[in-house]
Amino acid sequence: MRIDLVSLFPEFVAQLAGHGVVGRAQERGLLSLHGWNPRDHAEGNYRRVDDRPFGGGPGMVMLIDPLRAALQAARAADPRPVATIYLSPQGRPLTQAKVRELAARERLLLLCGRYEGVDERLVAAEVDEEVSIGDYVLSGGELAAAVVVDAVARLQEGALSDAESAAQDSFEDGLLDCPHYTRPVEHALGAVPEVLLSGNHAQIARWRRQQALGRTWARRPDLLDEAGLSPADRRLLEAYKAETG
Ligand code: 9WO
Repeated sequence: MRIDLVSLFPEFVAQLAGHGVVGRAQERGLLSLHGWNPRDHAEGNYRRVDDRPFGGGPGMVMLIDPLRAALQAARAADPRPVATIYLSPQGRPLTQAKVRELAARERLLLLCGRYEGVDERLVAAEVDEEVSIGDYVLSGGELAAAVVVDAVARLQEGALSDAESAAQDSFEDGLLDCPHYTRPVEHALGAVPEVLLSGNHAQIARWRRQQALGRTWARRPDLLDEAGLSPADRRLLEAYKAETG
């Protein structure tokens, strides 16, 4: 997969590329990242990329032309078609289902805004999808783009170790994770739940499933509605509720 980013801070792309799963995916040739700076496509001595907003108000708006030229250069760098995605708080929420959809594509072109945003005419003409990673405002789209790149890189075949893949699978069912424990068994902060020491793998799997269901019910009931619980899951959850009150 190839991901192009249009950003005033393309060094930020290099940051991402060097570490962890994204770095490994790149080393293995599963993913390539390319940064494009609209300033390199700006005219004049000052290479302006922004200007004051019509209608007044604080801050600056990104100019159409440098962004458009950077997007066009990015598209032309590879013959395969590409969807242009603008990261903004006005976008559709990013979910794991959306991540799976994006990860299956051959290319992505991520547009990162700065200041108060980009001229709306550029969004209308050049952007296919607007995506939000959550209901908060950042200083720019770059961190949101990093989230998309990381989530999508993990899903490239061969990017994860076996252990990481297993952990991924456990989230794919739409529930929150169960709690985890390691040594020591007895600690001033408490003991490890007995069942995890029992060696009874069926019972351990049942307990973990019940914890995942219970925590999702307590913390994110919205996810539970979508999870499609089996009758056995419902019984486990009822037992959890009865225990916790
Ligand atoms: C800044 C600002 C300052 C004064 C008055 C209004 C204002 N709005 C903004 C603003 O929304 N700036 C954005 C910064 C413009 C687009 C790029 N930026 C951004 C993207 N911030 N947060 C995101 C983002 C992207 C995806 N998911 C969550 C947040």
